[in-house]
Order: sequence, then structure tokens, then C-alpha cells
Amino acid sequence: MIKPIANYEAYLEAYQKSVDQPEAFWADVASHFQWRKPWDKVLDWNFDEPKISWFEGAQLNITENCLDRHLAEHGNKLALIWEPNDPKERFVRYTYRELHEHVSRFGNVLRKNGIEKGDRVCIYMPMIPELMVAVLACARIGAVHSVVFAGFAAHSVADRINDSGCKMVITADALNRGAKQIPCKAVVDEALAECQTVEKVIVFERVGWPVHMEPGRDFWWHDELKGVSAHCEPAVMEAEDMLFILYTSGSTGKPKGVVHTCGGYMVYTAYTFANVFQVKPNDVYWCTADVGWITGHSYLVYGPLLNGATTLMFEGVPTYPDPGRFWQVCDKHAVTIFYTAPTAIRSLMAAGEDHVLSYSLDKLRVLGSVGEPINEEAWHWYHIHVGKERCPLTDTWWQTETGGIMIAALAGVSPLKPGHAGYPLPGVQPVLLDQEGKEIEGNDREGYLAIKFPWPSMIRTTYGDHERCRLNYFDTYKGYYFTGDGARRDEQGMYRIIGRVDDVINVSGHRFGTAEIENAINQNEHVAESAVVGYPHDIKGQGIYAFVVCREKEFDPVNLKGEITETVVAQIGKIAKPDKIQIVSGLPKTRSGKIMRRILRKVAEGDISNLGDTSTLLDPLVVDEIVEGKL
Ligand code: 7RM
Repeated sequence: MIKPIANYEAYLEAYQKSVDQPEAFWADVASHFQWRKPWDKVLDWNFDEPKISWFEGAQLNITENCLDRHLAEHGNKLALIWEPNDPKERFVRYTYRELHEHVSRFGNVLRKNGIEKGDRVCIYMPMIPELMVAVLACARIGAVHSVVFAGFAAHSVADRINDSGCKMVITADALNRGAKQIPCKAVVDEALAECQTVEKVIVFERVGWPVHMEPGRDFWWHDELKGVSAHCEPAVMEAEDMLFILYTSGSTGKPKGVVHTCGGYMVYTAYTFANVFQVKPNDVYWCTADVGWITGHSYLVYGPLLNGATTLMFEGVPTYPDPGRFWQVCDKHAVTIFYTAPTAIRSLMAAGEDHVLSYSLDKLRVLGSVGEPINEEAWHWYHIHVGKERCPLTDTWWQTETGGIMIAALAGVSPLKPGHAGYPLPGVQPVLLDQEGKEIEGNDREGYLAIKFPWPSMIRTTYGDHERCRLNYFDTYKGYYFTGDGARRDEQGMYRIIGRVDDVINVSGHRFGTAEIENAINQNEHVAESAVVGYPHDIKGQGIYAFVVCREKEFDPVNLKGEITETVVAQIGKIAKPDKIQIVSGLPKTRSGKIMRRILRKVAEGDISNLGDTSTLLDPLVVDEIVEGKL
């Protein structure tokens, strides 16, 4: 297992080695894992195609490293603590031995149902232990999991299933979310009406909702487990075999299937988990992210299990039954490391300190933040009221595409600065680029954030479309991986992430392309065209502001807005609901027909004093109308 870097000098030394001798550095880290066969070559790469290959020739199964490896000495250690949505319902705890057994049995269920190495399996599930079991069971038998966040609507689920040609869907009847229950199986049924590749659906009964079961296609999880062996031979995988696909939004309308592979992902997520959180054997670690996002993959499931840590999974929401729920769970399970998103902190901050003060947070040792820039007010509130000013708060910058944390403080080891992710982790070589793609030297400078050398868990391709991967990440600035973020390097060389410089907006830590939301809005029969921009939102970080042109001259604006909202919810899901919809008679366009988003962004931000030059617009008058109708 990985021994975390103990002090700042050791960090500097590790960092230097990772730059001077990257292959020796990562070979050393990789030697802490169980490989079926060692690698022939640590790294082979070019950012032109791109081609990235780590640990070529090596063979492994990641679940042997997550589970089997710990059994001899730590079989009775807790692997998973699961806390349900309803505080009165019983929680669940699995030791490593128990989790290993559940994963093995379910791996056999998958095999029995015709799933083979390389097949894609869509997982659309609530935050319950069976979600973790399903993910690991896929990895066990070499199937590629594609977890789709259970808040996505049928059409988005169908798109993702079709893009990767999934053979199976694993789901539940329904899910609990605060006071509400939300269907899962019915959404899958609706999605499957648009899909041809799915042969079987396995359904876990979580809520006890009546569901339709299609004979020959749909099977109950508990029925399938009957009489299944607890021994499941792990599939032997090549280091560069696909481990999973995770869809994420970019600047175009269609989400991309980011592909991660077995060896590099394993090495990097385990290394960064141990180091960033400075994990110790008796920690109880809680990451509040849903497994439907990359944070849940890397730092709820794989990173902790690879390190033999105890990971806590929570089914519910921060505010149910009241805004003290997070702190009550920390108290109840004696959580020592807590990793959450700024949006959650801001909403709990708004509910007041009393909720925090009602519980004992004595065991907390390390705090983490992820998903979006954390504003200084939220940083201090989190640090003072949750961490009692004695827990290091590490702000972790990374992306679905990076697979693991890239820029962050090692808790208690690196210096902290509110609003700053800080210094890069060993193995990460960030640069700031100017418009021309030239590296900006020196400190106290701002630019486009790019990475100039590969790291083991970086994106390998976008599923089914390698050219899209090249164009998106490796083409804008030749020789670099381009992140899509802007950043500032301060006087000490610490990085502060400013935010996206492309058409991606980050709502409560969830990524959407503006084009993706526009496409959804345009599905409404009354809509002629639309333009979506982000604007600063107190709780969510960014809110969604939609400018919509109606087809008809006469319409009822209240009805129309309601309908547009419904269309977006039906197409993408509730998480993409526009916060503001402004009906306009036209959009500001250049003479060549390009929408001037810069102007719309300024209007949405409420900064109308300086709209810049509008004289080149096709119809400058629409700007006045838009400014007047601003919400
Ligand atoms: C882990 C995750 C990625 C985008 C990224 C940034 C933003 C994430 C931070 C952050 C400032 C942070 N993956 N972002 N973490 N911005 N500080 N600590 O969120 O693929 O869903 O999103 O999120 O813009 O490019 S993600």
C-alpha cells in the first residue's frame, strides 16, 4: 500500500523526481500493486494523435488490488459504511471480506447473463451499496462500466447507452432523495424504447415500487443471486484495456464518453488518494459525491479501496431531514476525512452555524473540496465551523478527463491559501498558455491552464471517436493537454483556478455544455432558437440563464417558460433546469450569424454598463430590448 509523503521537503523531492525521471518515479509507485504480469515499458506517448500508454505489457485486475489483496491481513476491516437517506433506517457495513464476496457473486451473475470481457454495461442506480458492488463486479469480469447519474432523464440515458452500445443495464426500482422517491426503472424502460443493443436489465429492489418487468429482458437482482458461487475468477486485463467510460459535457451539444484504462487509473487514483488526504489506517473517509460523477468513481470507490481504507457512502442529501444531516453523519460514524463540494458548503452555510454546533466533529482531521472554485467566504466557513481551524482544507482541482486530482495541497503537508488549489501533485506538469499557445513564464500571471506531460490516469480517448478527443483536448495548443480552464499563478507559484474559458458551465459542480441545454430547449415546438449562458449564483456557483426566441408572435410567457422548463427536465433531467428564462424577439448576432455570447453573458451577470462594441451586430436594437427585459 502507498505510504503518504510525510513533509513538505519530501513533497518537493518527490515532485522533482517525477519531472526528472517520470518513468522511474511511476514505476516505483506502481510496484506497490499486485500485477499478474509486470510491464515492459512504463510510458509511451505523444500528444499529437494522441497516444498514451502506461505500463504497456502489464496485466492486472483492479478488483484484486481493491479487494483480494487486503483479505489476508485486513479481511475484517470495514471497507464500506453505507448511511441511508432516512436517518431512522438501519445503516449497512461491509468488511473487505464481505464486499469481496458480494462483488464475486454479482460478477458471476453478470457472467451468467452473458456479459463478457469488453462488453459495456450501463449502471443507473441510487447511492446504495449495490451500486458499488455493480461497478466492481464489472471490473472483476473485465466488463466496461458506464455509470449514468440517476438524475438524468430517459433521453440522456438512451444517448449514453447508444453511444457505447451497452449490452446490459443495471438499475433499481426507484431511489430515495430527501423526502422524495424518484423512479429509476421506469426511466430505463423509457430510454430502452430508443435503444437496440440492451439484452438484459437487472433490477435491484430498493424502494418497493411497482415496476414493469419485461419477460426475457428484465430480471430481479435478488433472484439472479440465488445459488450463485462466491468465487469469481478475475478477468486478466492488459494495463491499457478499458476500465470504464464516463460521459461528460463539453462545448458541443453531445456529451463525450471519456475513456479510462485499468493500469494507469489504478496507480494514479490510489497514489493521489493516499497523498492528498494523508490517509492513515484507522480513518473513516467520506466523499459526498455521487458515483455517477468522476469524483465518486475515483475517490469514493477506487482510490479508498485500493488503499484498504474505510469509505462511507451516503444515499441522501445535505438538507434532509434538516441541514445538520452531514454533521450528524460525521458524528454518528466518527468520520475523520470529509470531502465535499463548495455548493453543499454554501447551502449549509446559508442555513447557519447552529446545525454544525449540534454535533461532535472531534474526529475530523482533514477536509477537502472539489468540483468548482471555492469562494473565500465558503472556504473560511468550512475551515472555521466544520474544521474548527484545526483541519487542513485541501481544495482539489481536477476533471473527469484527468481521472484523478491534479492540483491540490497534501493535507497538513503543503501550504494552504483560500481560493487556491495550490501546487501540482507529483507527476503533474501544469503550464499557463497565452492566446498563441506560448508558455507564460514566471509568477503572478494568468493564462489558459494546460498540462505538458502525461500522467497515468489521463483520458485515453473519447469512446468511438478518437478524433473528437484529439480536437477537444490536444489540438488547440499543440503539444499540450488543454483543460478548458483559466488559471492564475500567484507570487508563490500557487495555482488559483478561475473557471472555464469554453462554453461549459458548472452548476453545483455538475458540468453542462451551453449547446447541450440549447439543444434540449430547442426540442420544444414553440422555440425558434435559444442561447444559454452561465451567471454567478450564490449557492450553485453558476446558474443557467436561457434567452429564448419564440416561433409564434402571440404567446403566454408564463406558460411558455413552464413548458420550456419541462422540456429541459424531460430531455436532460432536473439538474439542468434553467434558473432564468428570458423570452426575446431575437438574439444578438454578428453579420455572419454568430451569436454574441459575450453580450448575453454580461446581461446575465447584470453588468450592462459596458457591453463592448455592438455596432457590428446584425440588429443592434435587439440588445436594448434584451437589456430592458433582463431578469
Ligand atoms: C472533479 C470534477 C471539471 C471542471 C474543471 C473546473 C471545475 C473542478 C475545481 C474546479 C476550481 C476546483 N470533474 N473544477 N474542481 N474549479 N477549483 N477545485 O469536478 O469533470 O465534473 O469538472 O470543474 O472547471 O474543468 S468534472
